[in-house]
Amino acid sequence: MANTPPDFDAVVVGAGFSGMYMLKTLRDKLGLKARVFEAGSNVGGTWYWNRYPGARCDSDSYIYCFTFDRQLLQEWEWSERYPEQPEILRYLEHVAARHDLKRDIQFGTKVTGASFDDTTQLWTVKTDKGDAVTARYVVAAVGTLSATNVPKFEGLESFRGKSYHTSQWPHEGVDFTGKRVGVIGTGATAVQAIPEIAQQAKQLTVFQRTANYCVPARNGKVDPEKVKARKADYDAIVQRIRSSFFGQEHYFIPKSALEATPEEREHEFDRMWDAGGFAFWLGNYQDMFFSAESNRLCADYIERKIRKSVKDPQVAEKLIPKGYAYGTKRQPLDTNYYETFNRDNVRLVDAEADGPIERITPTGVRAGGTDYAFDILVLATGFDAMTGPLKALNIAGRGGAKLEDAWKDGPRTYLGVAVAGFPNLFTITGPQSPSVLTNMPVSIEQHVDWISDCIAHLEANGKRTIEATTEAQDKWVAHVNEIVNMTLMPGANSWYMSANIPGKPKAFLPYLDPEGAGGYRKRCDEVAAKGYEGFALR
Ligand code: N01
Repeated sequence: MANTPPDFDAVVVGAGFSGMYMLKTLRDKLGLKARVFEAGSNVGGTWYWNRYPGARCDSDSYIYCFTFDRQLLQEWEWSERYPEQPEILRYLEHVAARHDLKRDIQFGTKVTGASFDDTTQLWTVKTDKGDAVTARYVVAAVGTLSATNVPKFEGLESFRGKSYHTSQWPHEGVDFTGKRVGVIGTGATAVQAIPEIAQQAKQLTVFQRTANYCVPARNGKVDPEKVKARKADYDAIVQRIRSSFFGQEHYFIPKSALEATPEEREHEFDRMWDAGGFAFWLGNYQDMFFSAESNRLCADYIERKIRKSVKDPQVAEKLIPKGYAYGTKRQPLDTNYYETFNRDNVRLVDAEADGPIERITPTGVRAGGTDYAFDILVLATGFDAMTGPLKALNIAGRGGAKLEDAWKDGPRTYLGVAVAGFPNLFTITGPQSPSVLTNMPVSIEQHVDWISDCIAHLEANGKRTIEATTEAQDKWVAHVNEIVNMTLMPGANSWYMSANIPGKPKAFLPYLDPEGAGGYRKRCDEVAAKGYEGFALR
């Protein structure tokens, strides 16, 4: 039994950025036999599913791409600073064709279970299409924001109009012309979608539970000279983003906001605001995430901007966040978001000021005792982030232990890439790794490279399994929590803190390395250099 050859060396779950590059390395670098299972009918992952109006990347396009293919970095031309979803999908399809990836991807196939056999030391992966294949390694490339969160609103199924979740958007699009539309949610997705929907709809009502601090995206064409200079500098850019804090070219101002004079501070805030994008969030004063006082100065600046943009002072007041520190929820980037609330056809229903959503009715939404009628309801209500997509795989490790049970009090991983009791299972940008706090392709490539080096090491040394030790994992979990507790992050009801899903155990889901993603990369490399310290290799 122990020598039964597996169907595949590795099974990869998901064909987004991470699954595609994982397949590329396993097959073309290591020469292994790999199979990818993908629920969608094409590559793209998050960019395959999230087709809502206004969907675009919030990281600059010149760094939101693969860097493993240096030639493609030279050849590919992005049309804008932040490309729209269809353009990113085209890019990923191009990569798939260029590297002939599709022949090893089984589309339209959802993984329904993966279990480890202690005797054969193989995984069996089952799918909704009836597959049951064995493999030595399983790599979860399922993404961090792919398990849709549809809140259990009473009466949701009774709604007689059309309703859509932003992450399950119809491929043919939705025509809002002449329609009364309700949008629930004001996260990064809604902030992109609301200005677009408002331009088409007869009337748009936005249901806000928590106001967000939005900063301008400042999208547009990039100066061709700048594009040329970046292409000439790509090797250095790649080095910089890999060693940077957030996988971006943003660097903290190396002092406290409290040390700066009011004039200097205002000048810096203006500079970051004018630069647009994540500059204000990720390139601010270095104590912004630690000092409530410094943070307050940033928040005050944004509040002034909101008051300036929104004509009705009562609406502006509702749009001003309260009760949590700036930047502790994911930064939404806006293009005319605040200005959209100046339109005659747009109204804001705030849970605090106007009353929370009570139920969905056949004709619309009841909130704060008022009935709002809609033809179309858009749920921009986010995801069961990071742990949700992994739990959905029904993973059983050694002795049949379920991942779901191992994580009943929150995720427990080693380095965010492995879990004790689950040998030869790797999680790309998994919980307790920097992942969502960074520019995702940078963290994805880092994990994929680390995992493929690890597998190469096992193969070269005749080892059948690698498994995180409980001791190393316990230390890692404690470290992740210790660091985040030094910051202002735990004070927000964010999805980072698992607070968006009722009943989800409160835990910080990513990992904030004191030296950022670059520091985390060094840690992972050191673990490997020490013969995979904290892992048992057998
Ligand atoms: O989801 P969210 P999202 N009743 O969870 C509200 C990434 N992204 O899809 O804040 C009423 O942030 C909820 O309210 P509250 C990015 O990482 C990337 O917008 O929990 N309201 C919130 O307003 C982002 O962070 C890009 O109080 C309810 C909203 O719904 C992540 O995706 C672009 C509710 C959900 O906001 C998720 O963003 C866009 C309820 N029961 C997004 N439940 C890129 O650039 C939830 N809400 C690549």
